[in-house]
Amino acid sequence: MTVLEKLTSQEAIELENKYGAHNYHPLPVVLSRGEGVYVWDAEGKKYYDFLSAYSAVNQGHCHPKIVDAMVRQAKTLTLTSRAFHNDMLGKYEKYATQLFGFDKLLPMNTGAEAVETALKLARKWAYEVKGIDENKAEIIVCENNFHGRTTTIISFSNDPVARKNFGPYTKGFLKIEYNNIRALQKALEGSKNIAAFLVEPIQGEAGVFVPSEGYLAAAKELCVKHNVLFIADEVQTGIARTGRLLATCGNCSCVDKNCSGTPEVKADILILGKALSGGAYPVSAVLANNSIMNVIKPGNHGSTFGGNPIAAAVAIAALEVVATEKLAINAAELGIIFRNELTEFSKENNLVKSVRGKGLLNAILINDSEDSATAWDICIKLRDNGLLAKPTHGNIIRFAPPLVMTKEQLMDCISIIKKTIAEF
Ligand code: IF1
Repeated sequence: MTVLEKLTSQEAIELENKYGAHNYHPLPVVLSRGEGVYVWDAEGKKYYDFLSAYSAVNQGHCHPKIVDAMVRQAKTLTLTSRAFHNDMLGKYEKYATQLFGFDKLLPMNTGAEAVETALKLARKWAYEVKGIDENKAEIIVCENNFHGRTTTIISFSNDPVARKNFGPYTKGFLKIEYNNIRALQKALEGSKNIAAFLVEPIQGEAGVFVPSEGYLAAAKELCVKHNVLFIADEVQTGIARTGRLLATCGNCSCVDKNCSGTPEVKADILILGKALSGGAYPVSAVLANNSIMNVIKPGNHGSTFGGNPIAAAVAIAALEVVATEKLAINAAELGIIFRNELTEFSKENNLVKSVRGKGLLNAILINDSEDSATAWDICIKLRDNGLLAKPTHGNIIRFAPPLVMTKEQLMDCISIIKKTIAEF
């Protein structure tokens, strides 16, 4: 069997079951092509993609500008390692730091690697700048967080499925309730060894929990007061997904002119991934100002692929698309339509308990128990009706289409969702 041989969906699933680790339970659909908001399965059936690879494909599948940049660079120079300079990395670092408003960028590949990098950076800053005793640094995280799958990151997860039997766990983390400013204040006042507060501006995997208005700003204020770094994990909420260039925003020099001008908060350390590359290539990054980033000296941290020429070329193209196609304003406008339509619908359909989200990161809560199969069954039916989505936890279905979606396409998707749920 050559790698180009066409497989049926069934054959593809059988190969994965036989030869692949079973670390996922995918919806039974086999995708073989993607373009914009659409994907096609191995039999040629067309679907709307309402997951966007967990918000990595914000710019739409196979965006020509991003793919062209990737192909052009791939034919020129793919990888040098950081043992030598390359002529793409500096361009990317300049573009991204000026766009997001930070002095420096540390390039990595996956979101988890960028989170790990941010944790190491915060700890090193705590010892060398803040003056915390070595090995005493603590980092505050939130209950029901999701920041990736490495051993340190799952050490501070409270999801038993992500954590059990992967011990012993990394120490130095304090967990507090999300969206509870009092809890943060108590944790900050309770120890002189706090290095940082790591938070998702919206808790994605937990079920698209949007914190109260002003929570992030109040949290940042408390961090400033206690000389603690505010680390924003925008791997999922960043890159225009929530209707602004960043969910934390805070940087009015960015291209996102639709920003309401009331920046919530400026992170001390910003973590990006996923749509930083438009889903074409693994690209992640950690951004910070010199007073923090300059604690990193040669040899302190690195990665074979981090900052490679293809990643640099792809990230520049992906970020340019966000600006030229005004994806933030589109996400903001379509998100309002989506939530209004589904909220109206929930008044007449008792299966939809609530609708929440920001921009085009939304979710509906299904009126059934957490362990019921209803959300899953709805997603199977949505698949049959030509729309792909997947439950996060139990009874919550996340809806996150590519940000290039038009209003007409969105209205079509909304009618598919309503029709499907009404069938239950
Ligand atoms: C899975 C969802 C989960 C993330 C945030 C870091 C990372 C992620 C806020 C790590 C990754 C992915 C991972 C994937 C499912 C998906 C996900 F919320 F996006 F849906 F799991 F929570 N910070 N999220 O969301 O980035 O290392 O994956 O590049 O692991 O099942 P990564």
